[in-house]
Amino acid sequence: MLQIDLISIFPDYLTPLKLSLLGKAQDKGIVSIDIHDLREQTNDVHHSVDDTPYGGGAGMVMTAAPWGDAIDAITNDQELVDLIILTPAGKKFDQQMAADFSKKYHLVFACGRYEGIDARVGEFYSSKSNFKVHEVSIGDYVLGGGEVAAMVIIEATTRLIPGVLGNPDSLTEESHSISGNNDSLLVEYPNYTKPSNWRGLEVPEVLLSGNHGEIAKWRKAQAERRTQQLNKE
Ligand code: 6GU
Repeated sequence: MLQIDLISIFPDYLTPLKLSLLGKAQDKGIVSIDIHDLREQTNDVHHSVDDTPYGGGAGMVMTAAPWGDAIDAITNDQELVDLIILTPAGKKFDQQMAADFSKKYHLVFACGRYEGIDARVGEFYSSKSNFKVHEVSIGDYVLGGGEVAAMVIIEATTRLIPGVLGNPDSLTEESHSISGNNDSLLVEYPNYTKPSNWRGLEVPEVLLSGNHGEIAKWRKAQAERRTQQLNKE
């Protein structure tokens, strides 16, 4: 069972994690997802979670104390924890990272906002022997906060866990599945379904031929052509 905890000042933003395939996986006991409000770790009347940056500059920085208290409250020293800090300055998320995360026991997602979280939070947990800290970004653009990025990572990660997907064969056939021999990524061939003629557009003849050898050859060539096209754009 994979335990996933998320910490955010906008816990309602993360409610889609209860729906669909992930909702079913939680009902089946394959994953457990718990969402925590960072502000529950504050004591002052304003429940403040940020302050001005040392050294000056624009924006606000999230203070370390509520983050440390929130992380301590959902972990213990006897377990292995992978702490994922969402930041546009992190390592770029990819399919290999999803495969690695899908084999973990306990993932904790720290969804920062504003100009990010005080750097000592990552530093503190990095020094603990049972923690591994990952600073992760989902791409080269800036979001308002880590919540959507965390959902992207959780969706890509949990669907790789046996029993989460209805049809496990779709894992090996899809776009960006990591091929068996090495880490080369091949995007998927184009797919078609009935009718064979739609608005005058015909499905490629070979797919109607019933010749499985020719179909496999055509699909491989299409996947290679598309991958090449993408990589030169
Ligand atoms: Cl993880 N956070 C924010 N705020 N922006 C991002 C991101 C994360 N990944 C890409 N852009």
